[in-house]
Amino acid sequence: MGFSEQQEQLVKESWEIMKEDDISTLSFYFFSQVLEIAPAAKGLFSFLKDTDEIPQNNPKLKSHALKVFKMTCESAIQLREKGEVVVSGSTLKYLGSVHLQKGIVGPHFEVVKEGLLRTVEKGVGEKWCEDMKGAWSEAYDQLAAAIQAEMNKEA
Ligand code: HEM
Ligand code: ISQ
Repeated sequence: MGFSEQQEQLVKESWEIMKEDDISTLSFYFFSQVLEIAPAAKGLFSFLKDTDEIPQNNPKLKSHALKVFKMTCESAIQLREKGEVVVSGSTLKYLGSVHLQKGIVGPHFEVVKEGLLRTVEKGVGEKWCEDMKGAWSEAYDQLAAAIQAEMNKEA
């Protein structure tokens, strides 16, 4: 099934709402959800592995969380426009090799997906609905599949 214009709008609209919130708080929440589901993931991130607690206002943590959100939004737009996720070749290659090097495997992608969805839910508040969840899920899944395909190519 294709990605509809309404789905693209839902992703864009929720990101607009979230951007108005405090990005530090959302980023912190994103990481806390991921680590709540998979505590061992803490050791994977350079800016977390030597800390006892997740830092509340760490620029690296913030920029990493932002990248995942922005790339998922971008993925939604492309799904709508082109029917597939197109990340520039070099970017995708780079993302593939970063994640391969860190030892990321399939189940990790499910954990991050759950963390992402919980964060959007918290970020948009009462606007949250099943269709919004479906749109973010689809956009993320396609992006994650593109990264994993690149990882498999390289492995
Ligand atoms: C790094 C995006 C999934 C763990 C990165 C970077 C980006 C990114 C943009 C930064 C690369 C750089 O600038 O050096 C994404 C996207 C994902 C995804 C878009 C899914 C669609 C995952 C998953 C995990 C993961 C499932 C597993 C928990 C990491 C780690 C790093 C990283 C450990 C390196 C962080 C560091 O600097 O220490 N990812 N990622 N990523 N990602 Fe992901
Ligand atoms: C995966 N890759 C990069 C950044 C991230 C931020 C939060 C959760 C997972 C991530």
